[in-house]
Amino acid sequence: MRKLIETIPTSNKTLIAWVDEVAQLCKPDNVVWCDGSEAERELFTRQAIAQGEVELLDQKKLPGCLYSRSAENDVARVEELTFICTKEKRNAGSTNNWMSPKEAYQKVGAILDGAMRGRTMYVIPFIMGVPGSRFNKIGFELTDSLYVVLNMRLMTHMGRVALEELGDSTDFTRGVHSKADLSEKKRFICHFPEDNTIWSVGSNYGGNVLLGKKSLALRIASWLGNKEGWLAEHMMIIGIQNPKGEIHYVTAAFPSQCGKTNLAMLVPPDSMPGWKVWTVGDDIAWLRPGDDGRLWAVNPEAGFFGVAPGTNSHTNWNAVQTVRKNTIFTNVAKKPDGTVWWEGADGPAPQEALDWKGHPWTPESKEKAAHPNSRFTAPASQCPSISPEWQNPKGVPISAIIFGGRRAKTEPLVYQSFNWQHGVYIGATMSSETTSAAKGKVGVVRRDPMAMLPFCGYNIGDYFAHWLDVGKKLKNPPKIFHVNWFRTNDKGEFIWPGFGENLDVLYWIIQRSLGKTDAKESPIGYVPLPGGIDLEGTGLTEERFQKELLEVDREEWLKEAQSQKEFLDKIGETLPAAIRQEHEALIRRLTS
Ligand code: GTP
Ligand code: SPV
Ligand code: MN
Repeated sequence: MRKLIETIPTSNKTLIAWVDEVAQLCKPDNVVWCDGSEAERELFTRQAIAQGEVELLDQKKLPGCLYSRSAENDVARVEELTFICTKEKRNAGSTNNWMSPKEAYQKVGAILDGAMRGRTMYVIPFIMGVPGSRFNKIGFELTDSLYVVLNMRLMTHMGRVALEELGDSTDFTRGVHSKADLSEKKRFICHFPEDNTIWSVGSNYGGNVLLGKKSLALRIASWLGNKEGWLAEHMMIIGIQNPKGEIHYVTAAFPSQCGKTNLAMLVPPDSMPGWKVWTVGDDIAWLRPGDDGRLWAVNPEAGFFGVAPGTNSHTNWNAVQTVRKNTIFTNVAKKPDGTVWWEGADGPAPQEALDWKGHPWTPESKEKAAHPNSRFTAPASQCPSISPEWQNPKGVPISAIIFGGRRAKTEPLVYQSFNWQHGVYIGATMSSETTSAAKGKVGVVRRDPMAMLPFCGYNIGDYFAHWLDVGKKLKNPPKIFHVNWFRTNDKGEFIWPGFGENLDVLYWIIQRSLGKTDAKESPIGYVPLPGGIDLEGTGLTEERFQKELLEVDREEWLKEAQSQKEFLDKIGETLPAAIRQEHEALIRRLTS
């Protein structure tokens, strides 16, 4: 093990003092500053293998790839243990768990006290955003997990580059993470937006511990965005190129495991030759009003932390290509030949494998081989569809914002809001069936505003008000849409084929954004006219399409609107009047 680095690679006194203070608390045996070099990657990989944190996969078939199994109790985000710690409870709002900073520092501090004894504390400097861009945020994660270090290498611009960009500035996010003993009783993910600080303890699972991602780039960033006039969103970003070579950029906010990565890497169907989708980001977008009155989007991440199950050459060819090298696989199944497998992967199930818990598995086994929330971590630069613009410090101009979720009934395939304010209402009241991305019951419909329920770092009523404000600053705002790929028939099967065919819907969305096609007005928004969406290759007739995927059932929608109201009522006095007015307007349209 490398000893405490003799020369600390920065002269930033505030930074050095803080690292020292955390080391005093956590009491690691030594402290290592990460530089992000290739030599360091090799060293950390060897050490992580020696410590049993990761295993090497077959280096001929999967060069640079690692395998990891998490503790069985530590496979997803834990929303009930995630806190926003503001001085006033009001600023965390009705949708967040709140703890006072004093209580949180005490409670988590007691767990961190000595938690790194016998371990090394790694100092990870990282940039969220594009190096050199004035829209960056610089963060540090002090962690006792090499798995975290290796993942952060892929997910962020990490090491010397971040220290250089920080210089002597004191403006950085202070992240502390310790696995501690991985017990759920001592697991907390606490955010202190007033101190630009994150403390995460007792977990080693992605969203809880890769602090640049959900903790910084969404929770802390959304708080900063509210202060600074921009938005941090749970959105993928793509460029859609038509056969003439014109590219239109759109973002989509879907809750966890609801199709962002798949949409971000879409391969056009055979029925749309000459089209191309460019991936800018698959999970997070930072959105700012530009001088031109348009909304501009940057992907602050450098890698993908994507859902493995269901990923195959048909559903997501680009992801399959992306994870062929330099990828960390977590909680998938491991085959005897040193490669990996998951439910819904290419090819037949292996005759034998070790499942995500390390137990022998065969196709006859009752349990799944891969955990439903098993994931791959891969560099975005390896994605064949990565956009030439993905590292543009200005970002890309957005023509449409798409909200969506998993709803077996009620929500049609696609509709468009009447205007920005109505679009904000649609986002604010959207809902989805829960998935295995977070601990808890799967398949329960819940409101998940803008897909940010677990990620908004401040009062959700203030957040809606901020969305309304941003719209007012835009001379040329994106048009706002809602989609639902997940409507099912009586047998519980998806009616819409999804994946590549979703481009038919995106085409309509772009045409509508450009004002190039007419639509039908329904009580909930504009829906496609008959023939408005090309059904070639979908196996659906126009009649079935209209009836099973586009119909807006007034009775069902009155119930839906009532459930939306119950959610809005819980927000309390910070709910903007405009949102309430939109609700009343919806009821009027549904009953007229
Ligand atoms: P997070 O990383 O958790 O934020 O998720 P995500 O929104 O990026 O979800 P992802 O694209 O990984 O999709 C999750 C699941 O939805 C996978 O099992 C996909 O196979 C499935 N899925 C994605 N797109 C579609 C679609 O168009 N239709 C259907 N039926 N399933 C889809
Ligand atoms: C999500 O749950 O929305 C994810 C995965 O993108 S995690 O980073 O674990 O939160
Ligand atoms: Mn996500």
